[in-house]
Parts: sequence; C-alpha cells; structure tokens
Amino acid sequence: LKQKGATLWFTGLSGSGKSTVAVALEKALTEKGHLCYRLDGDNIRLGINKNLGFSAEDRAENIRRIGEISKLFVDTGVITLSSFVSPYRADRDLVRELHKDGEMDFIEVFVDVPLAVAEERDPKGLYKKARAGEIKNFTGIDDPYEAPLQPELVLNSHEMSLEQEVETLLKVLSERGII
Ligand code: GGZ
Repeated sequence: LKQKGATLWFTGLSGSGKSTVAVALEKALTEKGHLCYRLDGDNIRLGINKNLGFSAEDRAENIRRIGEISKLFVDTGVITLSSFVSPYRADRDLVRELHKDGEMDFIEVFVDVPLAVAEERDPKGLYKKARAGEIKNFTGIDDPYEAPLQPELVLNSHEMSLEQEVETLLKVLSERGII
C-alpha cells in the first residue's frame, strides 16, 4: 500500500459541502494510486444503520458505529473519508478517542459555511421542508450544531474552490505522513 490508514472526519451542516469535497478528494487520491473509501449517509444510513433516526440518542449511536467502522477500514490501511453531519461534539470526541485508543490517525475537518449559505443551496429541499415543519429536529433549524473547538482543519467551502479544498487536504495528509 502507498499510504497509511487514517480517518478524515468531515463534519458540518447539511449542504455545507462535506460530501462534495470527500468525493473530489477520493478522486484525487485514487488517481495518485491510494486506496480510500468513503462512508456517508447513502451507504450507512440505508444499510447498517437503517434502524436509526435523528434523535440525539440515535445520532450518537449512528456516529459511534461509524467511528468503529472507520477504524476497521483504517486497520486494513485504507484512507477513510467519513462525512456525516455529526452535530454533537461529544459524539465526535468519542470517535476521536476510539482512534486514539487504537493509535490511529483521526483528522477532524470542519466544513464551515454559514447556515444561510447551506440553506440557500438546499440541494435536497430539506431546509424548505424543515422550515415548513414537515421535518422535525433538522440540524441548524430546530436542532443544534455544535461547531468543533479544535478541528485539525477548517474548510470554508463557500470561499474556496473545490481544487483549493482538495489541495489543502492533500497537504495535511502529506504533512502527517499518511500519503
Ligand atoms: C439533519 C437530516 C435530517 C435531520 C434527514 N437533521 O444533506 P443530507 O440530508 O444528505 O445530509 C443530511 C443527512 C444527515 O445524516 P447524518 O447521518 O450525517 O446525520 S448525523 O450525523 O447527525 O447522525 C440530510 C439528511 O440526512 N437528514 N433528516 N433531522 N439532517
């Protein structure tokens, strides 16, 4: 393998651009011959976590399981790109601790855009539904988002090009000796 296993954990509001940057990074890493895998709602919430909703308890369990799954990938040497809203600091800190216990790299990437930007993008029309009261407990509307206090990296995706974001992430991976 050309890399060391590690978890990049993308956190931020729905519509902040977590998945967009994770997809672009996955492409860049793959082109360089690195093995990586992306975890997101589409392969996790529809599968192993399909019994979980969006209460604080269910989000905690969602994130805990994803943290453990990320570790399994890291254990096989894969660069794991996990992108989840993960709105609670305690849940993200638990995943950080799980990695620390396994002496594994954990890089928290805060994809930080103002709520107004995410809401304006509204790619799936979910903010509109949340504002109309059709979805309850929607992060940023009637549910909290606890911003990271000391993330390894902050990406202001509304002020950067996707290429700049990918370059920044590649630099962090290289500086840490992961690639
Ligand atoms: C936040 C919700 C909710 C609520 C459905 N709150 O933009 P998306 O659609 O694709 O990303 C959001 C995704 C959040 O799932 P996560 O597993 O990342 O959440 S968490 O980490 O908090 O467990 C959004 C959609 O699912 N979605 N209802 N109430 N996002």
